[in-house]
Amino acid sequence: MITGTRLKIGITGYPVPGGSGVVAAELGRLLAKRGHEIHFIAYAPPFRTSVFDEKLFFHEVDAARYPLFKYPPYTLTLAAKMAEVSRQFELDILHVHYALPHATAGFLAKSIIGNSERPKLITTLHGTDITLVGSDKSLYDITCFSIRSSDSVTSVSEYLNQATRETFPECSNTEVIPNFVDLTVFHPGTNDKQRARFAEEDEILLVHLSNFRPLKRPVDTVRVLAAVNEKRPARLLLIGDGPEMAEVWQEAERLNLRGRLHVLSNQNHLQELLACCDVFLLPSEEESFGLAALEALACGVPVVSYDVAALDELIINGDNGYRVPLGDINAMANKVLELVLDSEFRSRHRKQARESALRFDADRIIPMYEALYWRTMI
Ligand code: GMT
Repeated sequence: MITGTRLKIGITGYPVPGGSGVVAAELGRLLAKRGHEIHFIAYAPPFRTSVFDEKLFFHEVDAARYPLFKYPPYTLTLAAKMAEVSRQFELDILHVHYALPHATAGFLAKSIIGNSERPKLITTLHGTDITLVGSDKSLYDITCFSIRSSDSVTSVSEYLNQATRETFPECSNTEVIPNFVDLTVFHPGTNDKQRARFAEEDEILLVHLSNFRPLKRPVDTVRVLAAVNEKRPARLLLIGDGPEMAEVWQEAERLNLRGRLHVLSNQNHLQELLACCDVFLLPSEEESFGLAALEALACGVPVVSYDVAALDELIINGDNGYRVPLGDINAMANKVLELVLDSEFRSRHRKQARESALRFDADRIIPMYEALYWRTMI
């Protein structure tokens, strides 16, 4: 049943900028580096992987368009593709990221194949798939069913594991494997020319990276910029895009700060951008892990966030940053100033930021997934 020490793994996630898509893509890339054969199955190639690797495959799921279908039945075409790829390449594992519709499609694929031995279905929960989508009445039962039908289920933080068990008391088959960062890609090291593109030497350079959805509260980053800028000249780098971007612009206009914003949209070479900044702002009202903050920490950039959900598992007050009460703009601005104004304090925090990321080193976490794959296959 198990063919040698290398596995054949199908990975499905949302191939868009966003934490779960990045985790799925990075996991595939790093598993391939460790010799496993990886098959991405989705409607587009994974976000952020562009390098050729003979062990990485991408299988495109077509949207079935037919006049009768008001909405293309993506879950069905995905399930059919998962089954086809599983058979053709004799996959050992289907590892899906984000419960809906991926775990449901995985269950269907397994049912089509009809072999209870292989592939096994592993679902990784990322956050809103439980706290927003899964807990919505209309999707509660199917989320619960899809989680229960998985052979193994992981959550990206203790907080999310607890939330899953509370939301779905029947689903006790979950365990924590935290998110990870490739410390060889994300590392400290400022390119002065890069920083000079965005800020003068004596200015504070803040950064925020997200999908600019309402729960990220990106408008707060502009308000924090305003509060910091009252005390010291500051600028703000915004990486990513999303529905709140128009509000962000308006707020910057209202506060007369448009000239102090650098709006970069989605970017691939994040290390260069993150590492040249002074503080990462994460004003989310909910965060089941906070992957973007981890990437900043790995680059030696301390984080100031609100004190919500899982962020106490990542940001340690006074060590690699600060967590302040939700919505308290002034507290956020004061912590930023505290982190950057004293140069000794500043370099200590940068060092501690990097050190705190070591707990989430991909070289430590990826073997946890490998161990889970083997355990699930027995
Ligand atoms: O944060 C988002 O809106 C995107 C979302 C996703 O599913 O892509 O992110 C979730 O998964 C990330 C990777 O595990 C986590 O780092 C984020 O904290 C989590 N987002 C929320 O819980 C809001």
